[in-house]
Amino acid sequence: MWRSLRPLGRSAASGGYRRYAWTDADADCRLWFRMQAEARRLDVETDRNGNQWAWLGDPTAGDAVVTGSHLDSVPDGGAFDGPLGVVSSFAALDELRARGVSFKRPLAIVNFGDEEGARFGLACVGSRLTAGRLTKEQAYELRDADGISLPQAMEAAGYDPDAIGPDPERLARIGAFVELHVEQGRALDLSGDAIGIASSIWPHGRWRYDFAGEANHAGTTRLVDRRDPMLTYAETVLAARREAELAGAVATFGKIAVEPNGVNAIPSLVRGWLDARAADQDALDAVVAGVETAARDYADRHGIDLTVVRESFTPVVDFSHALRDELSRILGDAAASATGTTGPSGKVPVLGTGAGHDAGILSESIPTAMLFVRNPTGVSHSPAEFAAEDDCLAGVRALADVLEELACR
Ligand code: HGY
Ligand code: MN
Ligand code: MN
Ligand code: MN
Repeated sequence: MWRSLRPLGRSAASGGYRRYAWTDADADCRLWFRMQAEARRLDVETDRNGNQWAWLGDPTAGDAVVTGSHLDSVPDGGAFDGPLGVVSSFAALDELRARGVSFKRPLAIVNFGDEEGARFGLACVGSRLTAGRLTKEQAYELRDADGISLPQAMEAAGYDPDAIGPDPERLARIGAFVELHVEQGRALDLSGDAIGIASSIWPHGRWRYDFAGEANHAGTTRLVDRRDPMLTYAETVLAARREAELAGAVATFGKIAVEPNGVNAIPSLVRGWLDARAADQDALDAVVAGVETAARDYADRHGIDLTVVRESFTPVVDFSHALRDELSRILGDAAASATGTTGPSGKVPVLGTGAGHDAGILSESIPTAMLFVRNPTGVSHSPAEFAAEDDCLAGVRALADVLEELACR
């Protein structure tokens, strides 16, 4: 599976992945998913929001057990964020078949569309639409860097954007969703465990900062005559770091657009996107307010017009305690009996994360849990992202143990 998936959407320049929603690379990944599913005699359907489902058993029977993740990527993303969950789901099904189990509930493997939001700026579009947490009207407003709207992109890829919207009937058929994901920090590496269970996802959001000044000649405009929005932007980036340290949060300006974007012109506009996350809402509120206050202060002093727009927000996710406890029990039992998913502590660690996931979006509607696989470098959203083969195999066994208990008993 890895060998066939690896070349899709890979940038020769960076070695990272550029699998953006509704592009050719995305279509290649969708075809890959379909072929994996059909090779296993699963029924493939694409829902109204472009998420792919591969079914074993009757999708309408109810109380289905669903696993999966996403295949899209951030700009120059790693190989594991998303794909590890999808590959592991197919591999876990293979493992269950090899064990000769019989399924008592329908099982589905899902590939959620546009999880990263790399193209249209909003993460988890497929699951948000399905869960009714993004309306059709809001989705129609989304545009990529070339001004192409989400419905235009969907249509160009051969999908019907008219159909998008909430899908409560689909969610009502699901009894549990379990997403396996590469860990995006180093907690498991530090604790010496191959596998972890998610407790929560930090509240997080994206804010767009537009700093508007005055374009002018870089060689002839005296420093005192300038209204340079890049300076205010730079001060704001430093403020974000300071405020994040004060609040015990994280804050990042990772994307920027400059107009007119000429080496020898003072910019007329600098647009930067703030990604801010914290373990609790109060800390997040503090960092977000602190950055904006500092930015407005700099802007006022330098004659810059500042507009701040909150583009997305995801409140804290506290995963189902019942399902989380069940996973702890299943994996604890499995470790005791031999398959060995636990580390030195003898328990499967339960950990929170600052990364967003479709599982977080769905957790408001259905019982949802996540498994993390150790990432020894802690690097993610980069080509350096990594998980060792043994740990990936431990992840597959853990997922198979969980699915067997949930779907076969
Ligand atoms: O956390 C994120 O940046 C995204 O939802 N994966
Ligand atoms: Mn990601
Ligand atoms: Mn992911
Ligand atoms: Mn000139």
